[in-house]
Amino acid sequence: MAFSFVKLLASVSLALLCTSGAVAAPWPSSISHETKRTRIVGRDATLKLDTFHPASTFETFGVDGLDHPLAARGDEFDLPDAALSFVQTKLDVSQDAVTLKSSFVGEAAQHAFVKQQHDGVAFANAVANVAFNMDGKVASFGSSFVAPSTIPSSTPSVSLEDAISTAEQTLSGTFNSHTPTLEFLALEDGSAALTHVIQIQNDTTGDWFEAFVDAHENKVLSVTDFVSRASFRVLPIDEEILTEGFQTLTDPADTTASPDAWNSDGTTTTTTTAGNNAIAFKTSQTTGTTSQSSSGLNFIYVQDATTAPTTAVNVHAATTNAFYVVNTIHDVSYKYGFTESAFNFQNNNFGKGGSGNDRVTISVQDAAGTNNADFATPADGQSGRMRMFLWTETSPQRDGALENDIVSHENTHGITNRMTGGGTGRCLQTTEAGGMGEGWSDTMANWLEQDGPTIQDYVLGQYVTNDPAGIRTHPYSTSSTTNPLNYASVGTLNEVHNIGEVWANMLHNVLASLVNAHGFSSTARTDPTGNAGNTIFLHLMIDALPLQPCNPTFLTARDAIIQADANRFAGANKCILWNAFASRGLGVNAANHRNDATVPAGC
Ligand SMILES: *[C@@H]1O[C@H](CO)[C@@H](O)[C@H](O)[C@H]1NC(C)=O
Ligand SMILES: [Ca+2]
Ligand SMILES: [Zn+2]
Repeated sequence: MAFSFVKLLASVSLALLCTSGAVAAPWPSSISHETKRTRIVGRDATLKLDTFHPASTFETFGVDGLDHPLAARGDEFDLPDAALSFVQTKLDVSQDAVTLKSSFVGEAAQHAFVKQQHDGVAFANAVANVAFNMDGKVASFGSSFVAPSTIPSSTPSVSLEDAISTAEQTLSGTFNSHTPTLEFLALEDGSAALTHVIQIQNDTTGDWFEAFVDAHENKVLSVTDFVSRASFRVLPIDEEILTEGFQTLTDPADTTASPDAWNSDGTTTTTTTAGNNAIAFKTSQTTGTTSQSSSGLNFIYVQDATTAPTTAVNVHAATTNAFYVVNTIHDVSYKYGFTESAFNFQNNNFGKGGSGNDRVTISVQDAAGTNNADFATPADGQSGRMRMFLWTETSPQRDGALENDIVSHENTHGITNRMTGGGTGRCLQTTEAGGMGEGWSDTMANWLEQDGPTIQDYVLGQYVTNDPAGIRTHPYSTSSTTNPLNYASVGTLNEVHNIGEVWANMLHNVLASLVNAHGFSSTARTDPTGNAGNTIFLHLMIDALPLQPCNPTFLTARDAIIQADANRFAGANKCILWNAFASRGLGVNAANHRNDATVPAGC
């Protein structure tokens, strides 16, 4: 049986512009980038909330790794036991102060995520992660554990019902019935609060928060914002190019990553844009999820650019394209390590670990908005939510779901938010970490579109804007004339997409250096084996996500990539990586957003 999809070629893109987030406040000092994010929330955006995330430490132990305390016993390696004992010894805390959150075994490292706890109640924002190499030696350790000055009673004096009502009022939304939890929250003043953790959504604004409501004082102390926002600008497009961009693919599913292909969850087979990894539909996320039907499995709908996007054939084309891109990214990222046990998005996990029932729900032409798109990443086990809107700047209007860059960028938010910190969706929340989140999303779009051994400058929206400068402030480039952004730039930037450009440009240079050294594989999207530079790059980028600490910084994310190379390639690329990072100010002695070009001795 042939599955045919019409897709839009990756190289033909509409414009993608991530402009400002909701925040206009100035940030006083660089450290706030690393521990805070200021959010304006609530009805009419009237509440300014400084969310606090304890600074994380991060250590890496190279190719050799360290012994963990239980190694001396000579027992068989047990990932949770080894991780818990290492954290206790390393941080000098008792056994009842630590609890395992999640763990998984990857191809090149084994990961455990540990929470601080008190009286059996876990801290929401005090977490540690230990990675072991495949020999059972400690490869890296990240921690944001705290020593609170005061800890209140672990028995709430505010009822859950009252806390829900406070959260709904404060955040201007509705409790979504996801089971609330009771957790401690480390506060900036060094104390801790007991909180009811409650999910609040507002379908008009698209907000999806986890609210931390003080269970003794009944007020919202902090939020996790599951939504990665962006603004996208669509400029007039060349109809001819768009039409030529469509291509019919037959059986595009990768059956290693998607064993029952894209239209089955192993139990139910559909002839619609619904399957195990994603469901795409027109209308809103709340009013219905009726997927797109097809004639058999032939999803061949050629967009008619002369008519409104809401005409039937255009709805079909847009829904099909979004379904195609999300499934493709599922399969590519799966082969590089974003698997069931690593907290990916699937309904059926085929007994391979992780929580299921969380395929990506994609609303195309979502009625909730225009001129935008967003992606919400709640914890493993709740669906990722992608909302694509229509764009009103042109006539006829355009459809964001036909823009591969938008879909790739948004979908990658799901990968980075899930893989950092053990599947909680809580660990890219600071200004700096959120900025890197934007950078990884641009980088995935960049990686997918490079097609030869000379890494090209990458400009989002180049074809449609017909503007060599594109829609970011600079093209991603190995030339520091073309793109002068470097580590010190981060200290002058406050908006996550702008910070993301600095990170994406560094990663572009890392990619180019690896391809210069090792060549290019044109089959890297489907074949993760071999030693081509672009293959190595995507392994390191994805391997590093679970190594880095919760709310990483440029420094710790760099160290995680270098450790990922130690884990998978025995450090073969160490000097290539250091030289690439140092060329953009992220050398050995870089700190506090001050550039340094030093590389380790021998590089
Ligand atoms: C959602 O947010 C809008 C804008 O702030 C507000 O008018 C509306 O009442 C909110 N919905 C709920 C259910 O609170
Ligand atoms: Ca999952
Ligand atoms: Zn984004």
